[in-house]
Order: sequence, then structure tokens, then C-alpha cells
Amino acid sequence: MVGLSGQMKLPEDLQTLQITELEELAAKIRRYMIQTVANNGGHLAPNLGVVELALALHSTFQSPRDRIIWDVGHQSYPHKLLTGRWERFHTLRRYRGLSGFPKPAESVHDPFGTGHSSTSISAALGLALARDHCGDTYKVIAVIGDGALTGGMALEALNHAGHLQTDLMVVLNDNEMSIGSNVGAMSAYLGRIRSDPKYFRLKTEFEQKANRIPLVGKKIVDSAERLKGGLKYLVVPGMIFEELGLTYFGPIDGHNIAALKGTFRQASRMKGPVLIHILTEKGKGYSFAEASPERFHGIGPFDLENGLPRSKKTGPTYTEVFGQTMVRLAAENPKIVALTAAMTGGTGLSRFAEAYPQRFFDVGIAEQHAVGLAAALAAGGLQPVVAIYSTFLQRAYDQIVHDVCLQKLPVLFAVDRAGIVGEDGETHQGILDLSYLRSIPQMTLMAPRHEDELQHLLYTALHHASGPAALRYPRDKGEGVGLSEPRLLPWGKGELLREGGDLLIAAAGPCANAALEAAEKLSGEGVDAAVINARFIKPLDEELLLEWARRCGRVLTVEENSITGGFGSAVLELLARKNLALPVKLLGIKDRFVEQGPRALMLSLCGLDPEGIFQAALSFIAAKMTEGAS
Ligand SMILES: Cc1ncc(C[n+]2csc(CCOP(=O)(O)OP(=O)(O)O)c2C)c(N)n1
Repeated sequence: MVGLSGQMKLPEDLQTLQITELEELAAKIRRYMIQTVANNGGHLAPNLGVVELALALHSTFQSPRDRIIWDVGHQSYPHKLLTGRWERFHTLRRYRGLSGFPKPAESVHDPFGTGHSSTSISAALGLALARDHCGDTYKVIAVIGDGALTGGMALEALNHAGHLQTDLMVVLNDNEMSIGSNVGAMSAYLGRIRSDPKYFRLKTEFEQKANRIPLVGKKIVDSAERLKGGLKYLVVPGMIFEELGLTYFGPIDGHNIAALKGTFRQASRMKGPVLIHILTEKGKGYSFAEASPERFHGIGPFDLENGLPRSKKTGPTYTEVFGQTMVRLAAENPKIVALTAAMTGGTGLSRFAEAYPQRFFDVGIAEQHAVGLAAALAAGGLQPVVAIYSTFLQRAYDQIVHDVCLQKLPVLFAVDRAGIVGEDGETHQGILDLSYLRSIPQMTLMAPRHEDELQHLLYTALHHASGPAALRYPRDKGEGVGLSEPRLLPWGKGELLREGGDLLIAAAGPCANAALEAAEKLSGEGVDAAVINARFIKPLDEELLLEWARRCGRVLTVEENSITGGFGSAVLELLARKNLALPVKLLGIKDRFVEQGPRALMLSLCGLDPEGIFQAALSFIAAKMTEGAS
């Protein structure tokens, strides 16, 4: 562990440090972060880019009295190190360790939880309004990246902040990147400011020169300021923000602590909302991250010496198989187009983007727009596949309902990271999609139990294409079953994996494999369990489920989703509709958020591994026998 010098008390003592001392601390923070992420995995490149920013903020403002909100929060490591979490930092992202994101439950210096993108300005505005209402005077600062600024919520909040004119500081951390390259007109606009500092010089020079003209100089500056559509547009950087009602400062070198502190002091004397545009380098200070900021955006444990991943590759992930199959199917079907919301690599679509650039749309961090756009692409006769992580698709719920399902448009949702995601924790767990999608009329819901079935279901869904459908799969390597030619599977039909007469275990997705393992173990205890792989969560294969439910007389359902409203609920609804009064037990995520930790560990803690299913089945049967006896 990299030690903290002497008895330094953070963040308070930062106020007393000279710039050179702050710079020394910056180097120390970088070393500690690189070491820790090499061991634990995490978001390295974004954090390396904001070390000076965090130091400048904490040595200028007084957290926790002043409130700093980090958008997404994946770049909050230096902030954590500066706010009392230095000693525990080596536990980052571990089970029961420090979160990789800001969390009010973890520290008073995290005034608002983040994890999903583009929320910080709304949160900062809300805190600022609450402050005003309570007659307080603390500062509220939102730090938002140029990627997160592509999200609609951030733009909505800017619009509102400009309207309200309450005191608020937005620091725009512009590193020219989202996870990969950034998209959109806003990004191009920031690029123009960045690459053409003469805009800024022109404005300053003009003001200085005009102000020197006796008597009329100030008037000239004032009237030039009022000249909308005229000179001001040409010479003022950040005009867009000024027009929205925010005072713009910048662009400023985000690695120059003195310049940052000077600007923060100046900006905090202003009335109303201000936006400070800073330029940083993603990955700064670690050569491998500087060279490949996208790979080091979020990374598993790696070797410090060469920056290479520590884990050896073992077969394709579900995501990779999805990506490969998309490339393959698109070759045969020219109507297939693919969409992502700033997650080209994460969703496995990089090869598709290269192979079919005209049929690929990265919309930026804009899930709502992605779904609305996909709906219209479908209305125009195409077959859009929208690949979005389960947790981020929550953003687009109304678009799924209103734009896609109500119009019964053939949009296919590739719901990646469905289920437990591991170290990213609560904000990223994909444990609600079965519940939120199942309740929407017209929607078909599928979950493959292995990577080969994923190919078949993708092929089947695109072939069927008579309305909205979703295919959910986990963040995991495949089951190692090998890949066959994609083929049609019967629509709405499940698969009987094992016959049995004592208990039906019906499972959705890869849980079916764990269920099968549990069933083998149960046979050693004299329990003969049938196992069904549901494949379709909606519509359910009623015939198959009812037949085996009747034969077995009791049903255990298993899913990597919230029990509330998920697959088990669907089975219960079916049994109720058919007046079949059988004992049913639902295994899944209880009504709670699931904390961070390795995926395998969290699955076992949730009772969703083979042992958990085995134990649940045994106690279910024992309880049934006791009830029956009494
Ligand atoms: C709603 C939502 N969609 C997608 C993501 C995944 N994501 C995390 S960070 C990130 C890029 C953020 O880029 P930027 O704000 O520029 O920050 P940087 O990493 O470049 O510092 C994305 C797309 C997310 N956290 N939330």
C-alpha cells in the first residue's frame, strides 16, 4: 500500500498545502490507484485523468459542507482517497469493501449516490434548491464528463439550471472520450473550442482593448455582449452554455492544479450557475492506459509491468457469442441493424460496427433515444437489435412501452449483463428486467441457458420478428458447450432437461444448468426431480410446465432476477389461472438490492448456485412432508 505522509488529516489539511505538495500527492494517488486496480480491477483510465481535479476541488472547497457529485461516479477514486478512505482503498470493489462508486452509506463526503450516467446536474440542482430553501450557503458542484453530457437527463438539468439561476457549479471534464470515442454534435462543439483557443484569445483581447478606449470602451463591450448572433457567437467559447444561462469558464488545463484552483475561486464568486470546462487526458500517468484508454476504462486485474490481463482467456463470453452471431446473421439479412448507447465494445458489437458501419448506430449515452430510434427504424421496415445492459435499459422503460410495444414493432432487445454482474455492485445489477419487461403487453421474453442456445434464440427471434422481443443473458463466460449452426427453435416452447416425479424445478436462463446439477445431487438423496429450461419466460410453455407440474405435484422455480414479478411469478400466475393448487417455491433475488462481490460468490449468497438450489429443494420437500403429516 502507498502510505500517506505523516499524520495528514484529509481533506481538511489540503487547504494548507502548496501547489508542489499537492502535485507530490497527485503522484502518490496515481501510484496507489494503479496498484489497487491492478489487483482488484476497476475503472483506471477515468480516475487517472481526474487526480488534479479532485485535489483542486478538495483544496479549494470544504467537503462535506460543500457538496461534490461525481457523475457516473466511476472516476471517484481520488475523491475517495482524499476523503478518509485511504486505508480501506485496497478493498475497492471487493465483497464488503469500498464501492467503486460514490455511496452516501459509505461516507459523508458522498452526498448523492451515482452509478448510472448523466444524473449529477439534476442532483446538484436539487441540493442547491434545498440549500436555498433552508437558508444555507454551501457550494454544490457537479463533475460531469463529456460522455455523460450526451445523456438527455444532463441536458434537461442544464436547461432547468439556466432557467432557475440558482448558485451551482458544473465542472465539465472533457477528455474527448466516452468509454470509446464520443459521439454527437455536442462533442464536436467541445472539440472546436478545444482545438481553436483563438476564440478565447479573441474575446479576451477584444475586451481588454475595448475597455482601454476612454468613456465608450465599456459600452462597446456591453453592446458586443448583447449582440446575439453576431460577434459573440464568433468569439466566445462555450456560447451554447451561456445561451442556456450558465456562465462559461474555460477551456482550462485540468492537470494544472494552480489554474484549476484559481478558476474555482473566481467561479465561486459568481452568482447563478457556472460551467467550468476543463481538458484532461484519460489514463494520464500510466503509459499503458494513456495508449489504450478504452481498454483501461474498466478493466479486470492486470499485470503492472505490461498492462496485460491476469486472467487467461477460457472460451467465449455470452456477449462475444452475441456479437459474432450478429455479424453472421447480418450477412444473410440486410434488414438487420444494430444500436448501442455508448457501449460498442461492452455489448460485443465492435466487429459488427466495423463490418456494417452503415447499419450500426452508437447514439451516445442515450438509452431512451436508442429505443425510440429503434422503434422508428422498425416502423420504416428494418429489423433493429438494440443491445443495452439490463440495468441501463431501465432508463428507456417508457420508450419500450410507448414507442415499441404499443405499436407492436419488431424491435429485438439484446439485454446484456442480465442478472448478477459482480464487482460493480448495486447500481449495475441486472436483476429487474424480467419483471419490468414481462408486464408489458406484446413483449416476448427469452433467456438462453448457454451460449449455443443464445445463437439459436437470436436467429429464431430475428426470423420470427412479428413484434417486440427481448433476449437476456448474463455477464459471464459461456458454459463451454461449443457452437453449432444457428437454427430455428420452436417459438414459445421450453425444453425438458430431466424427467422426474417428486419435484419440478423450472428455471430461466443459465440457472437451468445449476438446477440440473442440483437435480443430480437430489437423486442421491432419493428425490427424483424433473428439470425444465423455460427458454421463453413470456409466453410460457404452458403445456410443458403444466404437464410436469401435475406429474411432480410441487414446483420450484429458479431465476437470476427479482422474485417480484419475474419468472416464478409467471409460473404462479399460470397455476392460479389453471386452478392448479400446488405447493410452489420461488428462488431468485429477494426484494432487495444486491451488493458488490464476485459473481460466483454473490450467486451462492443468493442461493442460486447448485448447492443453494439443492438445499432449497430439500427443505421444500421436507416442509411439504411435515405439512402433509400434520
Ligand atoms: C445510463 C448509463 N449508460 C451507460 C453507462 C456506462 N458508462 C459508464 S462510464 C461511461 C462513459 C462516460 O464517459 P464520460 O462521462 O466522458 O467519462 P470518462 O470515463 O471519459 O471520464 C459509460 C457509457 C452508465 N454508467 N450509465
